[in-house]
Amino acid sequence: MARDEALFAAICAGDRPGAQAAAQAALDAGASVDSLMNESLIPAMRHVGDLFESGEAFVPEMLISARAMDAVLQIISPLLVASGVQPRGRVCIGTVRGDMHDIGKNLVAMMLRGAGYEVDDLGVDCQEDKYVAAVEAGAQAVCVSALLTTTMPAMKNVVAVLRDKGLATPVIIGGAPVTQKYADEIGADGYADTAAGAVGVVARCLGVEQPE
Ligand code: B12
Repeated sequence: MARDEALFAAICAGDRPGAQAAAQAALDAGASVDSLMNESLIPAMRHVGDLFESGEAFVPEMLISARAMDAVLQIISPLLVASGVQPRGRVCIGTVRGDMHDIGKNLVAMMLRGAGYEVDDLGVDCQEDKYVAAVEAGAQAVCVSALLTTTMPAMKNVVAVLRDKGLATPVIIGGAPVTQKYADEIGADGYADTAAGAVGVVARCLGVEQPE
């Protein structure tokens, strides 16, 4: 399916009601959540980032676009959440220390819930001890998101702090600047570049069957 122009434009303009209305209209017309996400929502956020990078948009514009995106995610979220299924496992997810970006993290959390995992969302700007506490409370995998090249190094500390405590819990990382190479360098157990990919990596790390 092609990009939904009304939705794309509303996200770029930070028009919350417009974005919600466009998303609802697209869903009512039979669009899939996947296509809305991959053809319209994520490209719109990427476009806003490009405008910021070229000096044509500023932090407030990024913020209002992010809020419009969040408003749409509130509509999409219930459509993804699996009901009545036996939990596949328990994971925690947080945005790394110093980083306030949470849209990607929220998408990953949403997809994991949709795939039947219990997800402990630790929020943004997570100190390393938050992940440790989540593991001690039962999380079987730790997912860490970073959107800034300056905060990526703190992911290494998450792995190090867990290992120092003798915790072998798999750590899965992601976020726009993160790569498989970086994951290998810091000893993370998995990496994915999309929220859907995150579900597969978590399944592999936990040794559970891949969801359909
Ligand atoms: C929205 C936004 C903001 C909003 C965030 C609001 C929010 N609630 O998240 C606000 C305005 C707060 C913001 C602030 C800043 N931002 Co900003 N922001 C963005 C923007 C436009 C979109 C990010 C986004 O949501 N993308 C959409 C999501 C869906 O994509 P994603 O996060 O990559 O997630 C996907 C995958 O990566 C993956 N994934 C994500 N997490 C995880 C985790 C795991 C475990 C796995 C497996 C996968 C996975 O799955 C997701 C879905 O497919 C980007 C531009 C861009 N191109 O990314 C800039 C961008 C990230 N920001 C940038 C900058 C510079 C900043 C500021 C420093 C600006 C400033 N001068 O203050 C501050 C930093 C604040 C802080 N300390 O964190 C730069 C970073 C440059 C760099 N190389 O580090 C970017 C790239 C813009 C640019 N082109 O220059 N920002």
